Amino acid sequence: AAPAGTVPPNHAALVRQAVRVLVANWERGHTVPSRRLYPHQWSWDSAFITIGNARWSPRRARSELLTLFGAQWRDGRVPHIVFNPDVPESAYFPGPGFWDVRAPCGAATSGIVQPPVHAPAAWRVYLADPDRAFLRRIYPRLVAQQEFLRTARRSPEGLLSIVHPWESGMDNSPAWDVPLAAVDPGPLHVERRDLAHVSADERPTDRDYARYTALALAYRDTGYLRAGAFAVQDPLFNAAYGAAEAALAKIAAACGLDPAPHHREAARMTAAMVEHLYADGLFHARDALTGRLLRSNSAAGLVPLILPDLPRDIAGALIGTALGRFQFERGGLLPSFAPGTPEYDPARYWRGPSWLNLTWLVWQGLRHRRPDLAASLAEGMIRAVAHAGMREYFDPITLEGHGCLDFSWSAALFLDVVA
Ligand code: 9WN
Repeated sequence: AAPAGTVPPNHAALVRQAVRVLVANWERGHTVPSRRLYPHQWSWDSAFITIGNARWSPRRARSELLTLFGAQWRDGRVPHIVFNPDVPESAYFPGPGFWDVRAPCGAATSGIVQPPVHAPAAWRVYLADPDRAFLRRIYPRLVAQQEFLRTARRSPEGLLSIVHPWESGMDNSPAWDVPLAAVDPGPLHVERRDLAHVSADERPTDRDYARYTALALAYRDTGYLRAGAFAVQDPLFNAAYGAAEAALAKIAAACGLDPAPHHREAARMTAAMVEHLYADGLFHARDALTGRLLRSNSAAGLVPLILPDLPRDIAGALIGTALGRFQFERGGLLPSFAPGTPEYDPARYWRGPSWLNLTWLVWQGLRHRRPDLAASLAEGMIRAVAHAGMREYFDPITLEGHGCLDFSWSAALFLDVVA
């Protein structure tokens, strides 16, 4: 491995390696995040994978999204996992038997969602290979995904709630410590199939898993209709929704449809977030059950930089926070939680390590605002992959690799920034 801090002059070998990872993880129309740890299709992973595949195989990129949206529910929800029928129940917990539900297409799925980052991915594929038939096919499905969130998850303040930490995509983020502590874990036996593949100190704890399981069971018991003891308005999730409306405006226009309703909806979301989630240079989650702001130092609070209409002064303050509290210029990557805080742990999952998807999202948000900082994030992503390979997450300072090997979105987003 190259020493931390060295950018190889020629990325060709790494590009080949990234494509090899995506090819090896390809599974009949879609890509698994990792062969052993995550052997099914995951929702937001597929969006990031689409972005990378658009660089070398737009056909695969389109298939990735169409396969995922093929398992969309009648109410518009896109499940966070679509299970592969050939993989045994014992390969992943919680598997299809636990969720006990099928999409109209017949596929077994989970009943929760993940951040709606798919519309910008669909637009990216179209830019790489303008295929209007694909846009026309995916557009109504993307609209239905947004409609589900508006109908099922929107509060009077205009913000969307997630009802499970898994819906944030940042499962054990310290941002959820307070609302999760209020969840009764019950007398459950905790199943940990993940620990067969990754060391326990790089994953959520058993206590977290007991609560994840209890929350999912309670939601399942309502037919996946009513939130239980956990409902929070996450800045990453809400920003993804707003950015999706901005992308849908472009897609609608390319399909000869009216983009104006999407522009209005994007602006409404930005305004609601600024009014209710912003404080002191960072966006925070809000507990939808108590109305309280859950102040934390999660990098999710920087992701609203992807909102095209974010007011300039707020974008400037977020950039100040990224450079200050998040110290992203030290290692070149964005830590998932601010270093120097008591909760920070550089190796444990979403409590500090750098993930390429978060870094990529903030990179997107900086490209037009601060191209110099965006370039340093892109370089950090390349350096991390050169140093440790396509790992799941990285120590933000030493760039040591953690989690599983050959992780699909690391390969995909590397391909996107290196191009
Ligand atoms: C639960 C697949 C997923 C990612 C999430 C990440 C992790 C699952 C798990 O893996 O979550 O959904 O088993 O820990 O937190 O962001 O989508 O890569």
